[in-house]
Amino acid sequence: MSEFFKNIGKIPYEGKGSDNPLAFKYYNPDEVIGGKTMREQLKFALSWWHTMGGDGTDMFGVGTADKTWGQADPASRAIAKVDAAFEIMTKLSIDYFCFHDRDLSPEYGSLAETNEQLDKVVDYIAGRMNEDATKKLLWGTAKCFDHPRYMHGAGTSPSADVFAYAAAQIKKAIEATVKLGGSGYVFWGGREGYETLLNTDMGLELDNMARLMTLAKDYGRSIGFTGDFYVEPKPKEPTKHQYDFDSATVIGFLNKYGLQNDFKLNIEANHATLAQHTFQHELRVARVNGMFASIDANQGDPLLGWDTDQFPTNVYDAALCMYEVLKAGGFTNGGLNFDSKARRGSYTPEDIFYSYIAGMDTFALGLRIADKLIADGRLDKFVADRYASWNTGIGADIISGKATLEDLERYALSKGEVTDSLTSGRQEQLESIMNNIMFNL
Ligand code: XUL
Ligand code: CO
Repeated sequence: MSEFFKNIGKIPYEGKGSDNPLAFKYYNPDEVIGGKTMREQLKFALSWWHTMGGDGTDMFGVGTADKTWGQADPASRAIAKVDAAFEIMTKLSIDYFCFHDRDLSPEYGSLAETNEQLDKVVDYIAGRMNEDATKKLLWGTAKCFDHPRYMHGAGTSPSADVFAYAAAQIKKAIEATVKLGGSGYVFWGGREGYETLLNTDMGLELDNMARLMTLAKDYGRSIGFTGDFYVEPKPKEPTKHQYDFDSATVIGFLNKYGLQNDFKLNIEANHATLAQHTFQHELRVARVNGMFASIDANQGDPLLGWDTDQFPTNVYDAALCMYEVLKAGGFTNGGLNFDSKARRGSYTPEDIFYSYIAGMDTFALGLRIADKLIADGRLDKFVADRYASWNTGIGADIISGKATLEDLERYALSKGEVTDSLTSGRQEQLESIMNNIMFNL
């Protein structure tokens, strides 16, 4: 088996004083933070599509990076990609990976042939995993958005034939996920939405999306999939309006169709931005509804309105993200995958390593800060004090259901003006506590 990155060895942890660009400054895989090792807390995963296949092609130009892995023919390239991916994971101490079916192996002449070729790659990955038990599948998914047949959607296509084709593709992708012991299966519906309501039967499309998810869930359970199904919210791009708009919308959808016990959320940082929410907002909505599971870690560019999928370097956002993850009890089946790609101008093989080191160190810092925020306790105490009126008296009676509307009227009449019961929200003070903790690591 050939080595693809001969000039790069295993990336060591050298600590914050190091100036070695090929070393971690904050990610120390076996260091315990918040009761678990960093590798267990962060559960980093490599994404097959951007890392192994993304060559920098964009709307205005061809690829800049060579992602052929030395092979011209698609079947040999698919195998070489596996070897290169395992080398990257090993050198970066990444334990997990995730994929779209077509990133593992492309489409061939017919669905039968495509499936047959996919099986070969999945078997090869299974073999590599057998040799190295540290490598695990975080989640699999089906690419039901790139081929022309999916131009009007997959589960929400006006064509029942396209729905059936997508169902067949998803069935195969779930089988691959189960075969590789995956703990998650993702639905991201890039074309599940509409461009104009003038041509759209929204009610039927939403019912059909739920029908597809229900069929997938029932089949997955029938072949022994015990992990979580995920929906990954995104408001737009490529479609003008996507049905999985944000966490709140998806949770409403899952509850309406009775899917809430099998499905949870895979939250992506820049999808939150596109929905005009903060990353923390999306995570918090998922957490308080018991639906948080996994994360696609990237960031957008605040000056650009599209999904740039940049490697995350914003420590503030990463800290607030990891705060939500720790508050949710940490990852179980989910983890933190880099749905991120090096910029088009960062095109050399080493850039893959610099990008991952940047992203992993950012989240390592985020974890360290989040752990300190919780141990410090000032933020949590402030919030607990702010809501103290709900612990006793009329607040406790409202929560227990004892107080009627008449009781509340009597209470309000007897109290008079209640503005004095409020205290300052102290936003600036809390933001400075956050800075204090961030820079006192
Ligand atoms: C697209 C996106 C997808 C999903 C998997 O914006 O995030 O790559 O993560 O389908
Ligand atoms: Co994503």
